[in-house]
Amino acid sequence: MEHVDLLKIYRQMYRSRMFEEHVVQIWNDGLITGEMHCGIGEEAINAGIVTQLVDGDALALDHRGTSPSIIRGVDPKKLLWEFMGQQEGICSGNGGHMHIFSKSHLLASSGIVGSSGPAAAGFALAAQHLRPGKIAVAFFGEGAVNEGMLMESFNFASVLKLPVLFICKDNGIAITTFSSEVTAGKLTDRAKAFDMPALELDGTDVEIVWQAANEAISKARSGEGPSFILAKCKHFQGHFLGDPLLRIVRKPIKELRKITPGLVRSTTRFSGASLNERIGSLKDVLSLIARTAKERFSDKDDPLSLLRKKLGNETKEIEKIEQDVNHEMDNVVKEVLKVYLENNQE
Ligand SMILES: Cc1ncc(C[n+]2csc(CCOP(=O)(O)OP(=O)(O)O)c2C)c(N)n1
Repeated sequence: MEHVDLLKIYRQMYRSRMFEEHVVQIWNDGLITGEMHCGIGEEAINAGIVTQLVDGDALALDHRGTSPSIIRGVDPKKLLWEFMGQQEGICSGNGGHMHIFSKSHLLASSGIVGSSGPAAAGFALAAQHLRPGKIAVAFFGEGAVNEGMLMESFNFASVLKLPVLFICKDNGIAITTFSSEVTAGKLTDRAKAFDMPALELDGTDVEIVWQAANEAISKARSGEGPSFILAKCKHFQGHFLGDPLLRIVRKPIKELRKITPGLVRSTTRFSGASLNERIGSLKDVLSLIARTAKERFSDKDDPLSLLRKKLGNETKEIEKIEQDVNHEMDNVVKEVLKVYLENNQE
């Protein structure tokens, strides 16, 4: 059995976290326009898997592709320029954070929910023919597993014994829809129905993720076909930056004051849906807020805190890693903003 190097993994998780925290700041400053989906909270899943990839392996990512891209070694400056719509970006500023492509890393992402499945199956088919021993990984959320194309990918990968890992990052909610309310059966059973090994695990514990992925990766590399991993996690920044549910939970008085008149008006006005339906909708909104409040994330859900605790006796090494990474990311942001200001001066 291979040995897991937790310090090496901690460095990658911390790089991902620091980069995305800078992204949050820059988005708050208005320099990134539109939606921004962060992977803060998913780092153990991303690092536990991506740190085991080698040259020639491929990654198919969803709308939360920043963290795996950083861990895979994509230049953080090129990512940030991309998010800011600058020509220096990895896709010349045309793709934004949901459409990151890097030929040299065999990495492709898409905002079309579920599409990482067919993309990974395609990568894996190519690997089977052209790069034996190499694999592909698909990352997606649990909401994506209700997309037909993902089921087609499971079938295709299984029947052709393609070297793929299907990784489902399960945070229990797709934007504002509880997955338990729209998903029949267990997701691991769906994968098993396609004759794939399927495992459910704690996606906040990188050691657990690493071990499961290590086994699945060696199976895939040796021609034994695809595997499915369902990894539970939390999204500390909500669905996207500025998520109204999180805003309400963080500043209830200010935010509720803004939305209450609209809620009251839509529930009490004469025209529109029946009173029962409107009361039902109001209940749905309130239960979403209540669930978000109940789930206020604590340190114990944080994959980085958990790993820091495990590494308890390696404080000096952790401090050194954090210093290096802070320095790296500060320089990234400095350089990116310098070019941004040059590009955008009047
Ligand atoms: C095919 C498709 N349908 C709907 C959307 C709109 N959409 C964007 S993200 C999202 C939720 C996805 O949930 P999940 O797959 O669980 O991922 P999460 O955002 O929770 O990481 C939806 C429905 C989309 N981008 N693509």
